[in-house]
Amino acid sequence: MKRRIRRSLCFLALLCLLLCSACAPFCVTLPSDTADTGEYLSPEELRGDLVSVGFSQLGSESLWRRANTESVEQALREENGYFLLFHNARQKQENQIKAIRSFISQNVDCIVFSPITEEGWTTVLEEARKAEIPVILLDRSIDRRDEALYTSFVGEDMEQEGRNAGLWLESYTRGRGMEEQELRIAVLRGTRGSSAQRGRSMGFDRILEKHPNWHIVQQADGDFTTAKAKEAMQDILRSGVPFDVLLSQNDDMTFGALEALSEAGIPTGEDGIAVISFDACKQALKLVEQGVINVDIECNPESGELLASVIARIMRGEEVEKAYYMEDRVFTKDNVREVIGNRGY
Ligand code: GYE
Repeated sequence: MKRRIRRSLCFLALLCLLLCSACAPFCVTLPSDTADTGEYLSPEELRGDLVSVGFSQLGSESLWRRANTESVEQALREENGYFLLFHNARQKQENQIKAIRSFISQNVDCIVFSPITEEGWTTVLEEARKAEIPVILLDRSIDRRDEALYTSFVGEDMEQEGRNAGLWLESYTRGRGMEEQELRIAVLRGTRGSSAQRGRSMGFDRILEKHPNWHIVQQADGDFTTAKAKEAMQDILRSGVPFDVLLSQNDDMTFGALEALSEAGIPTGEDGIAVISFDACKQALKLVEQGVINVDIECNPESGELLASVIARIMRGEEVEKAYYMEDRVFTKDNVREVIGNRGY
């Protein structure tokens, strides 16, 4: 990294001269609708050298995850100035730790990883810091106490997503004149201890606390996968505890839960159990359009370009923010048509 920054400084003067005219055709500008407008590194900065990035993705458990991986691979292409070392941890923290250690020993310019859970990163991140390799967290974050051990975070605001779910439920019950009624909620949780699970739970709970008539009557783990969620929903149904609302912390789990519910002959959506889902993948948005899912809280996986721009800034020796967030929306039958056609994942 030091080597690269030195080189960047040497070429700073040249870069300034070239910036307005000559550089323009080479600079790849981010689309204007991205949360941030940075640039990739220009050929002048790179001087034929690629920025090596070690990326430990946590797995491929969901449609969201696959879209996120694709977005990173697209943005960190060689023609954009990056050399990507990709590693799939297959849902195991120990695999992520091993991958990060191997990136350190290869002396990459930057390490990116999506932490499967929040805890347990102190030692390996201290090793990265000693090696002076900047670390960027992608999508999921880590324990607050380890904040000094990474350079920046690029991802989504999970707590806000959870709050969005609660706010939607408030307006749904208000719209149906059900504000005073007892509301029984079943929750399908994503990977326990992940910032996605904790953030979404915490955000939703903030709204729930304001409604003494809202009760979480069932909670089960679905690990963000369809298969686990289907089993979990079958268990919930077997328990015989009735519920009015299903809060499922990602679309893939929602698909599994919907299968179990439909096999049991239980309707969902407008005329049945109200379903709240997260991610807003195309397949789920179609179910929103059909009225099977009531609302899908978006979690935008296309963070590759924003990530590339943050890496470029770090490589230039510029200051970066501690966190960069993607913009997330909320989709119901009323606005889902606007996005369904263009949804790439
Ligand atoms: O919602 C889910 C996934 O961390 C935001 O992880 C991510 C979550 C996403 O696999 O589908």
